[in-house]
Amino acid sequence: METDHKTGLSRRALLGATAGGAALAGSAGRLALTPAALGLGAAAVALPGAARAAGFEVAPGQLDEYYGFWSSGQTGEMRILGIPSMREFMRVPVFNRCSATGWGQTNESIRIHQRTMTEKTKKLLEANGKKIHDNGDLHHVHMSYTEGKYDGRFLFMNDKANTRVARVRCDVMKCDAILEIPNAKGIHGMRPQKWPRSNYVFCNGEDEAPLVNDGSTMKDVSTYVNIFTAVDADKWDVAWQVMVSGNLDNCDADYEGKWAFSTSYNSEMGMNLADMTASEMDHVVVFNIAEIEKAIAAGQYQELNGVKVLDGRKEANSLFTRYIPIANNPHGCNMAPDKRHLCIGGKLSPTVTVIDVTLLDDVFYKNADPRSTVVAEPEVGLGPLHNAFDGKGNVFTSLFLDSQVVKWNIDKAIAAYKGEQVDPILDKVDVQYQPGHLKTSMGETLEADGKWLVCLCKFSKDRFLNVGPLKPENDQLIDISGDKMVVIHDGPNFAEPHDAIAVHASKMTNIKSVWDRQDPMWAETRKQAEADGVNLDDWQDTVIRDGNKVRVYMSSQAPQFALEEFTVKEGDEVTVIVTNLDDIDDLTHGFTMGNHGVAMEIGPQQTSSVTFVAGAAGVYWYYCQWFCHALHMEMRGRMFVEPKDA
Ligand code: K7E
Ligand code: CUA
Ligand code: CA
Repeated sequence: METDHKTGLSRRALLGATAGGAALAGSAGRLALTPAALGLGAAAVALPGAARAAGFEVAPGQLDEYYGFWSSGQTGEMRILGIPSMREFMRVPVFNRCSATGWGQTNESIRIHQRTMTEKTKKLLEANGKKIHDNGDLHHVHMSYTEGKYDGRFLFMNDKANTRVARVRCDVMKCDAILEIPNAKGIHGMRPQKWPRSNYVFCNGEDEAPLVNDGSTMKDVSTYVNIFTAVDADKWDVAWQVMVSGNLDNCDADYEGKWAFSTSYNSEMGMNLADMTASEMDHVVVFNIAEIEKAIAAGQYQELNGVKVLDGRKEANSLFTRYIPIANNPHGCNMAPDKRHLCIGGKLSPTVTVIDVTLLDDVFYKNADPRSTVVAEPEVGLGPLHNAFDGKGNVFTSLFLDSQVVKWNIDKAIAAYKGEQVDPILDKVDVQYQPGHLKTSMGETLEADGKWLVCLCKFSKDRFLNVGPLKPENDQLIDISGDKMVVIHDGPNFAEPHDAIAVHASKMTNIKSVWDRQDPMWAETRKQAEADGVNLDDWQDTVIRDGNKVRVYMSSQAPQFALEEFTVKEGDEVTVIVTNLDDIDDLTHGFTMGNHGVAMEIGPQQTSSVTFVAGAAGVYWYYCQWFCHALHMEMRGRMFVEPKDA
């Protein structure tokens, strides 16, 4: 905490006092602590709720209490922010192509992309002269769990655009696995299993398509299905799939390892807006994990594109699924840390539907009416999308149309549903504007702590300087530690942070500062080096010619590459393999090959490689593009490209 020595007040506390109004005239005059004297603009003084912000400032050099892992929607990357400072620390490329790190261009990253592509996609990409899809629509980020708590192993995320899911290793914060899901279309809702640990990642297929999608029945909607997928989180392969009735939007899992849940906004199987909103009710699908696993073990599945598929559609009347009717076009699906209550955002309906998951056994095994599991349906406001929890029995729901967050109490909502005269609504706060997801600190775990809420607003409108027709979104930080919610901070953010989680820093016990030389990320590169007789762990300055393929091995140590020059021929397929032998914290090198569209990151002790075709004859400079040393500018060398017939 930064403290003003004259007054003994922290800068933020002072801000709080000035924003409070009354204190402004008194203290400002006497101590000459005007906003201008403090170097603060008017906007800073007008911080809403600054009084409550007192004591929460994260001063320069101070560390945040929470890691925030953010999705980035159509940007396709994952981002790491600090909470409560809302400072952006890092961008982790996943489905996108990253100019700074070479993700999507280095051999190591292309291998990760390609490893689990379907044959169909490989052909499609080939036809377009591409090796990978270099875009994605990353909506949801979730961490792996052990017994309902974050375990700091992996982060999982979906790509709605190309029907993929990806895994990021929490030790190095790099993507190590991408999986294209066969049979399904458009993975949207995605959650790891919470109990006993994240053996599965559950993935919702949002878009309907023919089960055998080979063009033979494309216009016959009766052949369309939607697919729910369980991915084996360790093997990173599909464990099983279940066909369902209606499409799948958001999902969550319970805290006992028994169920997974998905909302559906298109039980109608409509192909246009009018048809998708035609019914009065859609539904939530409940998946019975034990029954599904039993059937898979007993071989009662059909195999399709190498995947075991079960039929959980309504007409199949299996024990794999049950359908709970919910007011039309629901959206968010959030399991409360009380282990009991599942909250479904109404979207078109101004309600949240609360399902008591302890009543689900009766629905599966005693034919109880699926609606009998609904224990509350509070009216919370217009456009309820997602729900978050404080671990004290309260729910925070984003109201898209009202541009508000509403805080309400589950027990009170249940009492009201039973007919008691209680109002479950505890508080409402305006947000700017049109909120989608909202996340509480640790709120998706048994350790929900009720301190912070991040509200991801889809529009920022007038909150920031105009940057043109495309505006940033606005992530607002809300203090939820008291009875009243207080908006603390506006955080502009680029397209399009759908979702986030807030993980206490103490959970990130695996995180490293320097790579392990034996890291599996470059295992295949290492194999090639061994075949070439090159020791990747020592000083390397070797050029291997193999027909028209040239492999250039060079280590790097600030501020030098082991090779000051190398020679190839026009049209050669050149692979440059760089090992960063520096093992100092924060000492990343880069390799950029001039005029070849090639650049990559080489972290301390990392090996990275990139392959390109040598251009027209001449001299090309390569250089290190990550600032590493006072002589960083001098960290460069020449590639001589000889004419083809020389
Ligand atoms: Cu999680 Cu935006 Cu994909 Cu709701 S979805 S807002
Ligand atoms: Cu090495 Cu800059
Ligand atoms: Ca509908």
